Order: sequence, then structure tokens, then C-alpha cells
Amino acid sequence: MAGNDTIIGNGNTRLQYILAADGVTVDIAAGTAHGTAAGDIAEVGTDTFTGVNSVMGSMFGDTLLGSSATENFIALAGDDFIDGRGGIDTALYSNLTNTTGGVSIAMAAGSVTGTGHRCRIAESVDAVMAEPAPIK
Ligand SMILES: [Ca+2]
Repeated sequence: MAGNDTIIGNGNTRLQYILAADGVTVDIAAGTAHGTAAGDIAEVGTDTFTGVNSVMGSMFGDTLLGSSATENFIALAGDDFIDGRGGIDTALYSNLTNTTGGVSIAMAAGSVTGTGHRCRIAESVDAVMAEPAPIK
């Protein structure tokens, strides 16, 4: 994902920044994604895209912004912020590979906390989905 990429999705396409070296800012409405910090220390370049309805952030603090359409967001670890804007949006914490423990979800307060996760969620996000911890 390094370098400046142009992604043309089919409306059911997920962008993934799991390998980014630092937090990313992804704005679906604007169709842009880049490292949040100056100097591209995330090493993702500046991407432009269309047709994306799902975003997986990095293992660091991300800012994930939606559009008026329905989308889902997988923020992974880090202190993240999710604003789905319009539509019926979902924040997902069911990625077993990167979820190391349970998460506590307070929709009214707009927060998700848990092992490796701390997230602020704007009111525009309609649902948060998590899975039970895997059986060991
Ligand atoms: Ca949305």
C-alpha cells in the first residue's frame, strides 16, 4: 500500500491499512486516504478511491470517516475515531486475529474500550458488532 494508489472499487470493496506503520485518515466521502501524521510516517502515500464501502484501519490510532452511504469500519488496535456520517454504519470488532480480548461498548457515550482497543464513535454510527473471545 506504499506509494500513491488509485483504487476503483465495485461498491463492495474494502480498503485495508493493517500494514501501515502509523495511523491513517480515511475519508470515504472524499475518496482519500493518507497517513494522519505529516511526513507519511505511516508509509501509505496518498490514496484516492471510489466504490469503497468498508475500511480496515491500521494497528495504530486511525480516523475513519464515512459518507452518506452505508459502510462498515474495522479500526483494529490504537486510539481510533470513527464517524460514519449518514447511512446505516457498523463498527466491527470481530476480527479475531487482532482482537486480543473483550471490548466494552457504550453506544450512548460513543466509546469502545478493551484490550488493545480504545475508540471514539460518533453518533452517526448505528451499530457495533463484536464476537465473544475465541475458545482457547
Ligand atoms: Ca456512512
